[in-house]
Amino acid sequence: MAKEFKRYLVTSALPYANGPVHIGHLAGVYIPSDIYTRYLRLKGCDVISVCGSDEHGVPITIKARKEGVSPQQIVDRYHELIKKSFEGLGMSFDIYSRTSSATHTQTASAFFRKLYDEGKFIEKTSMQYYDEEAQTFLADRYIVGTCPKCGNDRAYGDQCEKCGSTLSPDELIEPHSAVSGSVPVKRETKHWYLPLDQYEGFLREWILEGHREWKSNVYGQCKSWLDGGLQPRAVSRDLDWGIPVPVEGAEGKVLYVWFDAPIGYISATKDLTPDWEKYWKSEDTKMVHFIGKDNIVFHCIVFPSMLKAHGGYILPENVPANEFLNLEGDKISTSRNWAVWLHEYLEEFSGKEDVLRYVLCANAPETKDNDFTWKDFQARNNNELVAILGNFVNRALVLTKKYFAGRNPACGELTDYDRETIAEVAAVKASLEANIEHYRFREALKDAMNISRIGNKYLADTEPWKVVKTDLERVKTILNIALQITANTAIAIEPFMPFSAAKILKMLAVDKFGWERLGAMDLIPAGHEIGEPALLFEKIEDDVIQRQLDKLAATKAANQAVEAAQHVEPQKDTVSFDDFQKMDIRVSTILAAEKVAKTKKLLKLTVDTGIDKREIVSGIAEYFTPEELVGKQVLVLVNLAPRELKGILSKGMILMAEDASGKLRLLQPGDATNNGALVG
Ligand code: B3M
Ligand code: ZN
Repeated sequence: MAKEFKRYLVTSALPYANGPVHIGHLAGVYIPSDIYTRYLRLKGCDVISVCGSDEHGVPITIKARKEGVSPQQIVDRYHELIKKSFEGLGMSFDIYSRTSSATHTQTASAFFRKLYDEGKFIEKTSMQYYDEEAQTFLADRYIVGTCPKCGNDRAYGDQCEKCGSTLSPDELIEPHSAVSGSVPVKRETKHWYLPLDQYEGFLREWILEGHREWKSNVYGQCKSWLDGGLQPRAVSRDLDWGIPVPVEGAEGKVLYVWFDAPIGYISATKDLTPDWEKYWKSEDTKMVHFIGKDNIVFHCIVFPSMLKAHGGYILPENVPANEFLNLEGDKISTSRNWAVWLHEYLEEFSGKEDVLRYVLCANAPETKDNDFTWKDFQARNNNELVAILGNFVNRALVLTKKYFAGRNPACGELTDYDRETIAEVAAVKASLEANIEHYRFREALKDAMNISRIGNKYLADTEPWKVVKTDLERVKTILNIALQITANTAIAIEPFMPFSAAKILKMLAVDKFGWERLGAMDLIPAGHEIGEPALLFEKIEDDVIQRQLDKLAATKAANQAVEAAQHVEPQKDTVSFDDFQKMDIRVSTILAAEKVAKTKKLLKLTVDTGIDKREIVSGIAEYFTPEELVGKQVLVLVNLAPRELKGILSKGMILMAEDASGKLRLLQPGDATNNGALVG
């Protein structure tokens, strides 16, 4: 028997205020949490949904350093941007707070202090990298070196972004500081650790025994952490941005961001209501954490251990973490700008908020990583939202306008088919509820869409536009049922597409219904006058999609150029001076150039080397037209052994450099020089 709860506390991972929110965040965390919360509200449950910006931690300081501004400026900027864009998408948090708030500093400090006073931490000194030039300890992210696994020379002290390996700073080859560039030294520093190993027994029983119902990806990760054995985890850092460790002798130390951030859920609740304790301290509250898969360990292992150590707080009942969403086949990446940014979407697709909500839910990475593509976005809009949902609602309303002057006709006698249809609509409720309550939002969305599918089929089968010619009474019944189904659609889609639900209600000229009315066939009374029908969704044309694809292509090209520019071939083996002297390189002028017949790459060049006029065949036709070469002074290796190419004897080689994008460039003397001048 499932436990009955009196109220719900829904939390959504606090986004780092170091950049805007993208579709990966939305599909993984925020869309599911909003669906869940809206559903509970519609059911009339006592539910609050809390979120806010995560404003501490190294990601913020790195961004600030990159831009040459203060961390405060960064978090102010992104907090506002994120908050506004969430609102734009219809995210219905009861509060969107921030971890730089006074409430939070006070709450997190008190939390730490209680654990400290009760001896729940271990104090340990360890050797950590210190930048003597910048006079600062270095967070793992601030140490850069060569990855021992793949040789990437820009790997971070915590991770190599090239091969994806998790690293520790000690594993890096030739580590240096990202702050000053200097080689860091090891220095002793003291920190406080939460001895997670002491909570292993509790966690095993609570999760592995008590929460077998958790999603398999979440349960599996917890199990492997627990089976691997837990280690004490540092809960403080040497950093100048964050909540100061509230202990004597801890100058220059702040709470580790993953210690303070989850406490942010508590602070946000405090900021929302003086009644916050009823949500956090009563076993009658069901707490659910919505997060992405990279946050599982913090929400299932670390934070529960903190709550347990503190005492008096409830634990999450579920942590329905999603996997990752990719974009057009590639991993979403903030640093590589490979993302669809929410604030940009809202600008470019104004009025289409629900389309994004729909697509991200329909395609959510619930059980495995998934891919967002613009073609799929277009297809789902055109074939599902326009063709099914929009089409049904529009037909029901327009026909009522046309035949009955916009007044809902009274329902007459029902046929067997009517009864079947009504039963089908009524049956959706149970499935939809079970799916939402078990965090299967994709399936739930299919259920919600099913109502308009049923409605569409009903109209197609009953053909009121034909029957109207012979049997007006029958058409009354058909349209009455169609309008009831339309109202049902508005209830069912509200958690997923709140803007469209509101539009339907407006067109029906009725107030919002409670969830308990889902399945009812008396939602719109006979004689009720509906409002003006308007299109719910518009077709999205190819050019709109192409613009997005072009934007991504431009990003990809820019990234490739940057990556190539950062790649420099290692130095070759040394050669003796004598060996070098053997090469005879001369300043020469290209006198004529033409394509070599039947080849794509080859040009035949006639050059004046000062010694003679000779022919050289060069594989550069992809990079230069013959015209642009004629008259250019270049450098030619004139004593390269001649060789025959396509029947032409090539006597020498034009010197070139390959640039970052792979394009060849001519090497030219800086000033006009006489042909035959010796290079060396
Ligand atoms: N800011 C990490 C993230 O955005 C972190 C979540 C905090 S939830 C308490 O992935
Ligand atoms: Zn690597």
